[in-house]
Amino acid sequence: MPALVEARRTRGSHVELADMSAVTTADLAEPARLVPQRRRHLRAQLRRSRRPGSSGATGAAIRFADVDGDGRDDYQRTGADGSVHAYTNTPADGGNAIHWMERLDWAPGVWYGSRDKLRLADVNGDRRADYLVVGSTGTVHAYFNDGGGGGGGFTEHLDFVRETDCPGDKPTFRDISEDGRADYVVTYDGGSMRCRLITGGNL
Ligand SMILES: [Ca+2]
Ligand SMILES: [Ca+2]
Ligand SMILES: [Ca+2]
Repeated sequence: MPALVEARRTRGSHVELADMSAVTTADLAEPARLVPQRRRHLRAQLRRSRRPGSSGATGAAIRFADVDGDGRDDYQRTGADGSVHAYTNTPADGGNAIHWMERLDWAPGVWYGSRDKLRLADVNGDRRADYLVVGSTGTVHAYFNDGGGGGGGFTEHLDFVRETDCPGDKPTFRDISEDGRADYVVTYDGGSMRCRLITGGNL
């Protein structure tokens, strides 16, 4: 090392050789015995910071709904055709991190569907968000979530809500009556709201 420094100096570099022999691990800001714990902490931070399916996905494609009924909202990446890839939100590392379990093709979509028509809400009260397609006249075709693609599939209920007098882009689904089943809620431009309680639907 001294020879290398001397060679650089003769070529005009402003370098000096520093003697580090007096420096020990006791001079480190953080004792060496804490390093493994620090690494685990950093790994946990990295896991927390990861988000599933973010590559190429736009905000309009992202939904959040509890598709496995564990009480934790899951992440969905939707296609323009109404297909859904789901990432279930499961606790990890003693609850300090989230593990996203990928469920590609959780819902393949239907031939008459699209992202704009798609709603995800639990309308039968089993805590799992169901796949709903809202038509241009307010009709709702429901696909009860029995576990989704690769895990139980869906049960089709066409005309679960029959035609209403509101355009298809208005209905949303929220549990207004607190019975565990999402209700049919329409919000008008002026802010007024109209709600149809879903008490079982047309099965
Ligand atoms: Ca969940
Ligand atoms: Ca459900
Ligand atoms: Ca309800």
